[in-house]
Amino acid sequence: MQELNVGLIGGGFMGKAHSLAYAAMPMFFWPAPAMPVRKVLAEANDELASTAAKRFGFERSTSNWREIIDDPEIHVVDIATPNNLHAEVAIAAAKAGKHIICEKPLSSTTGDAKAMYEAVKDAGIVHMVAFNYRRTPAVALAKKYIEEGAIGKILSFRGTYLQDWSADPDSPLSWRFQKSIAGSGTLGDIGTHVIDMARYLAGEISEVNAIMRTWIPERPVQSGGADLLGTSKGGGGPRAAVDVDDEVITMLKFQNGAIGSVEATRNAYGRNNFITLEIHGTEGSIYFNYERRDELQVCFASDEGDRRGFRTVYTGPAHPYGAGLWPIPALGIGYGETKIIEAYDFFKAIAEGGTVSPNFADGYQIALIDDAIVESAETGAWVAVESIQG
Ligand code: NAI
Ligand code: SOE
Repeated sequence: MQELNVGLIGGGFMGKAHSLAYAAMPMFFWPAPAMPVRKVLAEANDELASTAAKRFGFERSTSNWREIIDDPEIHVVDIATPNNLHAEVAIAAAKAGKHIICEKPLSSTTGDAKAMYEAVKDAGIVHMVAFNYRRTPAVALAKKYIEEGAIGKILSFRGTYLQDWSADPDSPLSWRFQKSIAGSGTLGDIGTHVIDMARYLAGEISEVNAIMRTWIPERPVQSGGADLLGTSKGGGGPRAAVDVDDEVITMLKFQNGAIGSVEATRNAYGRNNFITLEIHGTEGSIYFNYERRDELQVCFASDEGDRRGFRTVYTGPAHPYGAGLWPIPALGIGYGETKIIEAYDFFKAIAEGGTVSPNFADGYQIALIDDAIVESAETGAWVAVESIQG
């Protein structure tokens, strides 16, 4: 079986999730398409790098990510840093002929997203952007039902992503609240996950009409370090301005005539990782809530009137990716499994010389949708989304 050496850049939250996926992927999906070898981990300094390498099972560590690019032994570059570093690393990796998995959003600016897409387009490498939630088995099952026509022609899509980890004004001004690093706030951070699933399930988005707000205009400064997602307090230190959005709500028009909406906030007390998707079609409806991610709710118009209503399908062996996961429905799919499935599809594309979605083209198209949302929030008008197809 082919071994593929991975160089991981960034040993924070996503460094952990991706490392787990590389270790576990062959345990779930056997025979594995290829064996990921955790070779080198790069962090911001030597101490962080060697600690993370030890913890996440990497053979070596470095404080200089360029060593990974220059290393002929490395086949796969995994970008799990804050958003502003994605472009520089990805473009260098593409030039060096490495396969790339890059965390979302693709980059902190649309110009960078375009440059990343152009760098990989003809490079003959596999590229993927890590919008992992579409790989929740229940979401993949929704896609299967839609493709089979089980709910007919799609009329509308409603998606939310609601969290509360930054609702406290004393939670620190980490990199996620700095435009120069993150690019945008809630929109790029979590709104993009729902936009990815809107495109996956309902089709390409053609126009948007949005409202955006920054509810907490300043926060206690955090200089450097991983984002602890509201679990640490900024204390009484100096505060600085937040220059990104806290909340976004947008209406959508799809190219196929469907309509919809996306709402995202990190200031919704009581909501944790509340991703919901509701899709209505001419023949039925589908509902998904990530906080109950083993379940897909479906209602079919063909059911007798006296028993029509939402029923619950618990995902298991009969469903997408089920053969590789757990042997009984409802044993429990977790966040880790979405990343294991993501790694499986990525390594499968490399092993088979194929492509995978979502990739840098999708990441760039989502950046263009984000631009249209920002413009609409500023002008109050419907804004047409530029398409990378031209
Ligand atoms: P984090 O703040 O937990 O970790 C980022 C790590 O990158 C830190 O440990 C930091 O020291 C390191 N880093 C910074 N500069 C570096 C450099 N020059 N070289 C090497 N390492 C460097 O951030 P987190 O949550 O892991 O986010 C990373 C990326 O993953 C972001 O793009 C974020 O949007 C994305 N993300 C995606 C998720 C998903 O569900 N797909 C979940 C969380 C984050
Ligand atoms: C914080 O909002 C965050 O970690 C996002 O960055 C991720 O993309 C999301 O999956 C979980 O929440």
